[in-house]
Amino acid sequence: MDLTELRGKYIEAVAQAADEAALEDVRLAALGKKGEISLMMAALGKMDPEARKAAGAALNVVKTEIDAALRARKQGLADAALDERLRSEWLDVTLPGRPRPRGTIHPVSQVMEELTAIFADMGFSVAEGPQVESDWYNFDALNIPPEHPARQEHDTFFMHRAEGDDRPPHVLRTHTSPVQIRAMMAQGAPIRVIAPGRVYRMDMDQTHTPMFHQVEGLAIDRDISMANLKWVLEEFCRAFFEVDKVELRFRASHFPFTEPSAEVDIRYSNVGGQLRIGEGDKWMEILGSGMVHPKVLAAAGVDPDQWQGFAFGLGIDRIAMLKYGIPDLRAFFEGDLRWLRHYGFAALDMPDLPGGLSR
Ligand code: 2NM
Repeated sequence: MDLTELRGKYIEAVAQAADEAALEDVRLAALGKKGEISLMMAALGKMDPEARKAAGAALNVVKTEIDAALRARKQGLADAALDERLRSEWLDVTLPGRPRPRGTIHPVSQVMEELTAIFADMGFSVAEGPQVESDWYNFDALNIPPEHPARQEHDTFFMHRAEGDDRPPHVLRTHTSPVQIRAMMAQGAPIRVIAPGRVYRMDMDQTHTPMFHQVEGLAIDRDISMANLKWVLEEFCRAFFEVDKVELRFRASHFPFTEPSAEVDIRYSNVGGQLRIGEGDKWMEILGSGMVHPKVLAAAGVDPDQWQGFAFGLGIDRIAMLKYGIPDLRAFFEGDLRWLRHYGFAALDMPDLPGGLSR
């Protein structure tokens, strides 16, 4: 066969190949093991040496040309495919993003922010402390002696000491009072602080979880009385429950760390399952309080002959349930996404007094 014709046939076939598969067919037909050019190469062996030399050189030229054409066409097809992808898959990275936040603020976090805003408005700052406490801060400093029932195994989580270490074990704090002790020791009197945070007690049923949240308040000055306590608590309840009128009732009680001590009830009504704070003829216990015991002041380095003040404590989870109509305490800590989306708050809805706490 005329080599010029052979060359023309394959160069044309290469040009006509529409895609990589067609191009591969052309390559196999020309240069594959059984390809036309390969077979002609093999046939050279049967020629006499003189003729083989000339024919071989000529055939090699054609082979090289076809090979080059194949490679060029292959690259061309690949470039075209890339151009097409770039045309169809373009993305305008200068377009503004579309933020769609999926997370929510837990009711406990929301209520902590609300509490903080209300008490900050009354001059209280926020104190925090460790959740693993020494028994001195958690008990002794609060006038809870070793034989007191609250120190028995069933209430308190004890940490482990190393083998042979006979010092009393640390505990998971059972209230945030140790934070108030630390605050008094660090800054002395006068002082106004609240201590919100996690606390731990070995208790688990319909209405108790082994970890829950508490806020305690403390105000120490020269002449602070139960009357100041009552006003602060009423003012707090009015702001927190967002009602014009609240009524509180003090009932004599006993805590080791306060004297006198009072449990505080709030007036409410239940209209078809809907609780209304501040009206009706029912009373619900919402917090414990009292005048800080002189022994507690002394333990915290505050002179009880010069200073006195009130303290109170309430459960954050419970007042969150009350305010936002959440029925089941245990669901608070299960991390169920459907629950969180239902009861959670928008991330940017930070409570503040001018804005109205819960808008
Ligand atoms: C309560 C009830 C009464 C309280 C006492 C103190 C401290 F550390 F100042 F002595 N903090 N909180 C207190 C008083 C807590 O919870 C039901």
